[in-house]
Amino acid sequence: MDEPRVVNLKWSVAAVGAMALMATACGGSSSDGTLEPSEDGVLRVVADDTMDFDADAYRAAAGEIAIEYVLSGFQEHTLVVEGYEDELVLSVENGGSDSGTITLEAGRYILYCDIPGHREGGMEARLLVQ
Ligand SMILES: [Cu+2]
Repeated sequence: MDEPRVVNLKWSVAAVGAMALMATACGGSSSDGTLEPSEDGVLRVVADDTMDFDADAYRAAAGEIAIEYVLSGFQEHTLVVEGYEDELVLSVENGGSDSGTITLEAGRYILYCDIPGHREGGMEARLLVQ
């Protein structure tokens, strides 16, 4: 009965190796810039068809945050805040835009696209609320 355990161990080593590889690949991608809030106070997030946002991190002021989600492409994408998926879902396709508001306290949050496979493909960014 030892053999299944050996197989399982091999599987987890392979999984950890794959995850490390993915982390390395993601770490070097796109810009390292944090987008400051725009002058009108609207948090503007641009998505494109390479499954990426226009920044790896965004900033916003604590309280009611107005978010404008713009698509520079054609694929359908959504924007949600991790842990707050019930409060705000922005959805775009065919070069459109969507907007809404969400109230957040100061802290660190994760923005992502909840279409299956997109977050894993890179549609994830940090949101720093101050
Ligand atoms: Cu997406």
